[in-house]
Amino acid sequence: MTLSIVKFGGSAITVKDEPFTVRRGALRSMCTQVLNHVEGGGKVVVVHGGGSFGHPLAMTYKLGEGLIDNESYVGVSLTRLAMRMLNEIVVKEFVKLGGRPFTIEPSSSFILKGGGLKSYFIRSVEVALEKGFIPILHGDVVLDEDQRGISILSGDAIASTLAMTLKADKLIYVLDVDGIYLEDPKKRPSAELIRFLSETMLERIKSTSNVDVTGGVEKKIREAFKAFHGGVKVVCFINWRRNNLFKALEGLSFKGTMIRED
Ligand code: IP8
Repeated sequence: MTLSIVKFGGSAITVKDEPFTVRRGALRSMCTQVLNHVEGGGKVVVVHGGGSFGHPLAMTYKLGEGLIDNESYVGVSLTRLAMRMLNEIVVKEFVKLGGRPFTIEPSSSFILKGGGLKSYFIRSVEVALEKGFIPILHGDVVLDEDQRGISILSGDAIASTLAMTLKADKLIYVLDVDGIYLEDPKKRPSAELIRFLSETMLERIKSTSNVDVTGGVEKKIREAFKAFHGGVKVVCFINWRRNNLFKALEGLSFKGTMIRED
């Protein structure tokens, strides 16, 4: 039986430049593919990003800088509420499709220090899996022991941490494009999809991120390599279309970017 950590990218499940807008069809498709795999005996933990729910608020209240004034406290509450709203939508979709989701709040299970992970409690993820649930986590605002008081913990970092700690077989990042490209495929349609990504290629990838408080694609790739070096054998970036997520989960051939050794 395999254990897979699947990150539903914020831009895959929401319309990134339209606040509070979910891509219903995409979300349904991703949940369905996860459930089809789970029905066959696979274990899955889902982590979702913030997309147009968490990021615009975190940006407005400058939460990337920590608790800087009274308004920051308002921003923390509003951003956390937005993430819970999105989480509720994801959970409801799983329930509608007959799944057994179980949300585990990162804000109460992870503590950071200076933006880096200090301690975390993920026994609840293990027990939820043992009891037949699909644990669901998400990028969140979490407490930070440093002077900054709070930090944004990305779903990408949660996903790689879970993959390493739970010794997962696979870590799959689901994106709104087919994988990692040398240039932004939305700006340059002829951009080349990288099928196998090794560390020496990293400097050739041009930055594509401008709306993410957590660092966009570069941070995602760093987290992916962290997990790969931490022992996760299959780490990949894919799109959900054409049943691609199910194929990646099942070990069938899929279109996307695989991390590999230099
Ligand atoms: O979209 C960020 O999670 P991500 C969550 O996985 C917030 O980076 C609160 C903006």
